Amino acid sequence: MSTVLEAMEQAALSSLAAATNSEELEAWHQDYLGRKGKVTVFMRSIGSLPAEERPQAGQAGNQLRLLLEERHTARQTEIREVELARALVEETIDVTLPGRRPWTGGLHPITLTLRRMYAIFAEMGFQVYRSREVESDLYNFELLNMPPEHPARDMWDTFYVSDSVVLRTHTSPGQMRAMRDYCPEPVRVIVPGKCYRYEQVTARSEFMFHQVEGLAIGTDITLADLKGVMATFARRMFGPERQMRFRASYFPFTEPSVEVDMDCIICGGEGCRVCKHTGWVEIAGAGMVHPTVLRNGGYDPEQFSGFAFGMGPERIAMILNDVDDIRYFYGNDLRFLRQFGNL
Ligand code: 2U9
Repeated sequence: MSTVLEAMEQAALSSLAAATNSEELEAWHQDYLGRKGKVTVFMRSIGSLPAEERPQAGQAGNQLRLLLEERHTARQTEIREVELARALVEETIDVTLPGRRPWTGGLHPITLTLRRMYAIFAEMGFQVYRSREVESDLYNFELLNMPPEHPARDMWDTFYVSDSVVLRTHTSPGQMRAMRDYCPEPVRVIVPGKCYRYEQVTARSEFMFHQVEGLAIGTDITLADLKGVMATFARRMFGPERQMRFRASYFPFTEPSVEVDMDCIICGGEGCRVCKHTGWVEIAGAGMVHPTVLRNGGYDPEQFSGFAFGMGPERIAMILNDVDDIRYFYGNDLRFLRQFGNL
């Protein structure tokens, strides 16, 4: 019996020495000490030995098991140390490498433009007044001096929600709401926001775009105030040397009405692609609030006067950043959007 165990011990110790990694070591443990391992099988066989041989065989078997467990533990420690040393070499990471900046997104160029506009108008005392994008025909047209069938309605191709509800074609109904809110107090607001027009999308027009319209109402407001506000805006937004000019125009809600031009920021008036060789670029429409509109807002036109203006932030952003197609702003092309510095 002891020769069987001696042979088993020799074989076990030499194959233990040959195990070089955790997997082989585990296989060795199964092979000798596992549930069906050689030592276990031997221990189970003791019951079939003659009674006088059992104590000695049991003792010898137990000694072998203890020896093998002990050697296994020692070998395991050695192998773990080797494996750890290898992992430390093979899996080193360079902690001095600079990190990768996570993607945080950024503000849209139109949002950036709007914020600059708010800041400039805030300096001149204009508050931001926000209003609804889904409007009634009454506020979008009628109260602004465009009764049903008025030919001026042709200026705006309209998305109708129902017979009397529209997506606002301009932010002007917001100014009407502001007038009715504040009347009879003086008013100085800008109304920014999205507007919608049922139009062919081209390089110059989108079906959704933004406006920033302004309104000032008081007892002694003149066209000169409008000129001052427009010039101050242009010089804050585009540079202190900007020159302005007003051209006569027509809007149903203002009388007189003007279009506001400034000298071209690219060529300074010499003539170039941006100003289409005129030396001037249009930045706003404006005028003195029509007496009918003042009355609809609750103000007596004999006592009150006011000016109003409207600008397109997309157009302003295009002039500022030399963008020649409005569709870039809503195309969601990150190659375009990232150029605005904060993406
Ligand atoms: C009320 C009274 C007066 C708003 C005005 C314009 C002229 C104008 C557009 C030009 C093209 C904006 O950039 S654009 O899309 N706007 O020309 N808007 S006067 O006048 C108002 C509005 C509301 C109660």
